[in-house]
Amino acid sequence: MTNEGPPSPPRNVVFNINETSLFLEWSPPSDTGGRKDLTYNVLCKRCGADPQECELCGGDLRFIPRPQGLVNASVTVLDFTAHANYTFEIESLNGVSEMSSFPRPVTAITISTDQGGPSLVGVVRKDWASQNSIALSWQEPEQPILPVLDYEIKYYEKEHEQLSYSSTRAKAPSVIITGLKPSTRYIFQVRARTSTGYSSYSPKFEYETGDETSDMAADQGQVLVIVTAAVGGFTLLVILTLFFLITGRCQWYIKAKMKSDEKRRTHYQNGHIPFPGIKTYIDPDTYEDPTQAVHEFAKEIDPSRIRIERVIGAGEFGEVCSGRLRTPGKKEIPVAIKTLKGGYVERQRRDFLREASIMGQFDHPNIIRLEGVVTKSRPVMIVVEYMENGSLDSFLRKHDGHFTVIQLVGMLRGIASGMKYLSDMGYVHRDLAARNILVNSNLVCKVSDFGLSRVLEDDPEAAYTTSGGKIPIRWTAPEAIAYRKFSSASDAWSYGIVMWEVMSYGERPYWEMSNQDVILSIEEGYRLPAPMGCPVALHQLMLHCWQKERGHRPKFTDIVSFLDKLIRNPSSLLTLVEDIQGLPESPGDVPEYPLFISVGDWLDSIKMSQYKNNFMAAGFTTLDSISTMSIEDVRRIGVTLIGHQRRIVSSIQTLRLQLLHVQEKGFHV
Ligand code: ACK
Repeated sequence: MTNEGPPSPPRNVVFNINETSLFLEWSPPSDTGGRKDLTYNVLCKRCGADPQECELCGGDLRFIPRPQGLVNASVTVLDFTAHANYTFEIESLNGVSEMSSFPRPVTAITISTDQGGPSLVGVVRKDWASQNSIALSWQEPEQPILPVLDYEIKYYEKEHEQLSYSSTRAKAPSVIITGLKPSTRYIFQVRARTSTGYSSYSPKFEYETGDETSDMAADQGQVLVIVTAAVGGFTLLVILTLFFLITGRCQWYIKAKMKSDEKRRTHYQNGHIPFPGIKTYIDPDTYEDPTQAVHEFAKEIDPSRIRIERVIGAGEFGEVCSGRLRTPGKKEIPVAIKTLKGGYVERQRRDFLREASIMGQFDHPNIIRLEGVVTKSRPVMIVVEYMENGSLDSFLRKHDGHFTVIQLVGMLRGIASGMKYLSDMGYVHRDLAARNILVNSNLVCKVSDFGLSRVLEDDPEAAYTTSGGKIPIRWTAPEAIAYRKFSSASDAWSYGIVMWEVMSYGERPYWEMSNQDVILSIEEGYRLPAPMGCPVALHQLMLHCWQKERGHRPKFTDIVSFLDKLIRNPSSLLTLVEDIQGLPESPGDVPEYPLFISVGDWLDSIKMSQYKNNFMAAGFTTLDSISTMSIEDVRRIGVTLIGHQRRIVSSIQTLRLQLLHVQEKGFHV
């Protein structure tokens, strides 16, 4: 005989809507049906004036973490349309709901997204197309209630509609989209954004890129449109037109304009406004001819100056070797040589050399230095400074426990300094991880592995996401996973993960949790505990880097100055919670720790539930008592594996911090 039954519906649904997301939250049902396996489903409908005439929302809406089987009483909805009404029906379920013959009671809420956004973008015109690029323009919305902040242009290959899409932004009502495939049909849609959110997308427009032989100057009428827009003066227009018609320089002009437009677009895309006098990064993909980019940023080396000594590893494109580089009048220097293996196609050559075009723009002691390239003979090579200790992750694993905290902080300081330089240049790395940092014989750490999307294609850690990109989930900020919002703030999140990798001597972030579990845990507020022996101040910095709101994360300049202070004042690395109230000049509150309710919850969260009985049998039945345990206690209750001891002890440190935090704030667990 059992009293179990289906739960009552959820209560008190509230919502919060901002620019791009709609957050729904509710209270658990008053009656859980006598069971603990409570979950929620959220169903979205769009209803007309007659409530009987509802239809299900299309697949365009995205639910984070998902629409069904929610464990927490909240969900985030993305990609909704402005000026629309959505009705969300939320139901509670438990293991016996399926058996109930009654219609399931739901709690419904209707939300209007009519936030005063701009009206629709209408016709999107193609101005011109080349093999790899298409230029589009459209009319600005007439009399928008609020000024348009920018436009989002979504595009995808017509043939692969269901697989993925890319998007980019433009400040003005025109854009040049690069990196497209030749002779391929693409679908484009544009929407505008104001301070209150997005408009709905424009209708779909289909345009095709040119073929391998296409000439950008073929469409003379469109050339004139661009010239008019760019120059703006009639007289100049006439002169230029005559000049172009006589000399056939149109192609040159468009390329030059495209280059300068696209350079500008790249900076804005990164949210980076270039300051006069400060060098900014130029995306090599904005060059029609990638070889030109390589030669602009990298020196061509005569291969007779290179002596290859041995193979030290394998890269995506070919072997990585060590060797020597001779430069007339200078001392021979040790170098690493990346080679492009034979039989490559043009695209591989371009992808391979893209890294050199990026690296060649940087000049900083914590960024790997490019010596030059060999492109005029075979094999094609990229020559960089030699880093005796190889990649940081394997180096730390090899030397587990060998360094002082100050040495580790020194390494972290170097990485932060390199990242500060990159973010000042307007470059977003997207794949910052210990495996992509190299270490030299003086323990100097340098950021390496450049190449934007290609880096992610090569990275064995990168996994495909629903938004179509390939992303190293464990290192990536939630907004970059959810909607590819990569920025220096998402690099700061990755930097926090690198800090954790360093302080745990190369431990894998989130251990063997699956990528999906990592995404869900982060969404639920879980953050990596401090590694064993990690000063609280450093864990606090990591937690700052992992703030959900990207605007609250510290800037790299804050991180560098914070680490500098720690290095100048090593005793701060021994201090505990009361000394860690915030970073200098870093915005945002000290983040709260997730609160665990029971010992079981806590062990589950660190994937160590197999030891639950050991804790119970030894009398450690409350989180309070566990927070007092030492490493000897952990060993004594039967945790014999070093990796497990390490994980449990580091989590106990966090637990201690959490309990202290709770006491300070007056919360009750
Ligand atoms: O961990 P590792 O020894 O360091 O193995 C990898 C391998 O090549 C494949 O990437 C090593 N490697 C890459 N670049 C350099 C470099 N500039 N100096 C020394 N080793 C390098 C890397």
